[in-house]
Amino acid sequence: MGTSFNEQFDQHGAWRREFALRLKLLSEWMKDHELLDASVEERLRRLEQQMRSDKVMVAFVAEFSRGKSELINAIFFAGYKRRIMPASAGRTTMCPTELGYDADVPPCLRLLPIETRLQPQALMEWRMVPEKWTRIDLDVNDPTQLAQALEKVAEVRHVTKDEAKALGFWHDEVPEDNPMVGADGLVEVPRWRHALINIAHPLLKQGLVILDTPGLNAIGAEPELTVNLIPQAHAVVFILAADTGVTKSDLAIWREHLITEADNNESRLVVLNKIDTMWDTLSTPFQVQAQIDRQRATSAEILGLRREQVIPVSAQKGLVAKVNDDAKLLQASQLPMLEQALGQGVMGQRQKILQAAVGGGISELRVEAGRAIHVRRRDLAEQMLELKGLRGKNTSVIKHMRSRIEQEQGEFDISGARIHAVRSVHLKLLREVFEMLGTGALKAEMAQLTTAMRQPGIKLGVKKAYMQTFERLRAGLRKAQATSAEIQNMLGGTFRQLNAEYGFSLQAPKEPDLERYVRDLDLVERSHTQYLGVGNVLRLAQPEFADRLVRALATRLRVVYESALGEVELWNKSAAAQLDAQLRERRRNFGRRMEAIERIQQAATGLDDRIAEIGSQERALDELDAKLTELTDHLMSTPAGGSANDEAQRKSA
Ligand SMILES: Nc1nc2c(ncn2[C@@H]2O[C@H](COP(=O)(O)OP(=O)(O)O)[C@@H](O)[C@H]2O)c(=O)[nH]1
Ligand SMILES: [Mg+2]
Repeated sequence: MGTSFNEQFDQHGAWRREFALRLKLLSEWMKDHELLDASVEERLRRLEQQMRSDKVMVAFVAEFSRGKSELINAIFFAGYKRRIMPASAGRTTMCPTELGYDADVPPCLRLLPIETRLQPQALMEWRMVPEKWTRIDLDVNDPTQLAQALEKVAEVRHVTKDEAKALGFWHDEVPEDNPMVGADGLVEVPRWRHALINIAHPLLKQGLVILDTPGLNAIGAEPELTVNLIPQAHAVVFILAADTGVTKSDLAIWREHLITEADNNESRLVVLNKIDTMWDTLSTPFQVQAQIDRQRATSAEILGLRREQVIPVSAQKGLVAKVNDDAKLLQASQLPMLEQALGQGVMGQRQKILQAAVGGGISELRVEAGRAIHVRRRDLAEQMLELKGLRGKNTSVIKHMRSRIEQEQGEFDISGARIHAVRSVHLKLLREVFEMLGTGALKAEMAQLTTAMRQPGIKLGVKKAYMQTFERLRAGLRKAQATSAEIQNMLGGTFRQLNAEYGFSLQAPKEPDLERYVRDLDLVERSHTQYLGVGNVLRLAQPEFADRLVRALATRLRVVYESALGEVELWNKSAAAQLDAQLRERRRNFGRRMEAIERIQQAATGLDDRIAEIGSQERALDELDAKLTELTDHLMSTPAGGSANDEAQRKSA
């Protein structure tokens, strides 16, 4: 039996904690040995942040009443020994609900009123204003209170047709999707737009975020869910019910959310829930199984999947089995199989991605710190050569040497002005890149798109307007890439020149690869065009809807551009820090050489002492280098469950 999702997640958490601890040790050690320059420090900070804030989002997507909430209860909350998310007949989740943990906020449920849809802000923007949310404190030690509070996500309101229209739940153009009108002429809509649950559940504390979505109708016009939240989830679990098979609305949801051209199939799981409805005491277990298999095969065929890609379970029996510690029932529910698939597929992949990302950061860190060691080593070698040349020489030679060092130092100080000039050209070009990737450029693009969408009769041209926007954005990124290449060229040239003139060992840091962000844009574009392609274009008749869609797009793009900018900044920092470090080391070097000459002038024996001293400094540098390799190696190859604690103890011992 493999590891379940929960166990895998625990291991992932342990690995992250261990990594963070080792990173801290490395940073302290580097500080002690003066290897922390501005760019190394920045890199460490980012790695630490990346590790600490890494979130894994699992989204449960399906038509209502397929058992999403029950499945969440069974997989994650069975430990509370009762149902936590409302999942009984007639009490279903009406708004998208995110479960996660934020240590800065007390355990609570936050609810965003549905009326916020009448305002233009995107969901992402509402997150920044917690006071606009209704907050209910949660008592995590009281599962009854917890479950009661969470029932809020099932609340509804009754509004007139016009209000429903304004809120995005009623569309004259697509009457078949409209909710039923009651005898009183009112329409039922969700009371809340979005819910955030903050509890210190062990898995959530380690960065798991669960997204529970309501069915198609309850989502209404919430484009952000479709174009941002779900596409960004690390895993999407799509749920069918064995007793209904694949219905028309299941298929609509499948098309809207689950079909991706990306090849990360492992992050999509299809569950055939409620297999217990097929358990039948009059049939033999063999017959029951055959029937489940048939349903599985049919569902797979309709969705265009292989049979094995559809996992049959009973969420309800799984929950009951866990609550009652009933191993036989748990086995029959087949829930452990789903948990295993989640664990291996999702967590395994997530860990690999994170490991690769931090591995890259660590290896660049090592190169940068290694360079500083190399500079010191070369300075020592030069001093050694100089001092050995003084052996057996008289005082006038020594005096001459002294004035030579003074002269060199004078020349070097003058060169400072030239280095300054190089830097200002570099900065000028860099500002151009910053501008291309800045918020101003993005805002202008979004304003243009909004204007296009407001054109009467745009409906048919919407996809084209999107396409053109994305074309321009991609062109902008490529232009930024070209300017970066120019900067890189220039840096390389000046660095080579400085290396030749002053014996520096400057090396232009690797320029940022913006092509990665072009790919991100492709993904964002795809989720938008897919969304618009499945009938949502009709909703654009409402200008507020079009505005909201563009704002949702803007919030997602901002994230992409911010990380691109961050990379450019780091690149610049790394180049500047190298130059600073070499200048600083060189000045120190003059100081050390001068000091050595003075000592030798005062005492004839000083020379051999000094040579021996440099020898021992060289050996110390070798040790430093070896230790750097050792510490960074550890960070690049940390298997889960290692022993960072032993190391911490060894260090403090
Ligand atoms: N028989 C059976 N009923 C289930 C199962 N899972 C969920 N249900 C029921 O189906 C209904 C809808 O479940 P819920 O989790 O609220 O669905 P959601 O709307 O997708 O979140 C509830 O009455 C559940 O008790 C299952 O595995 N077997
Ligand atoms: Mg639900």
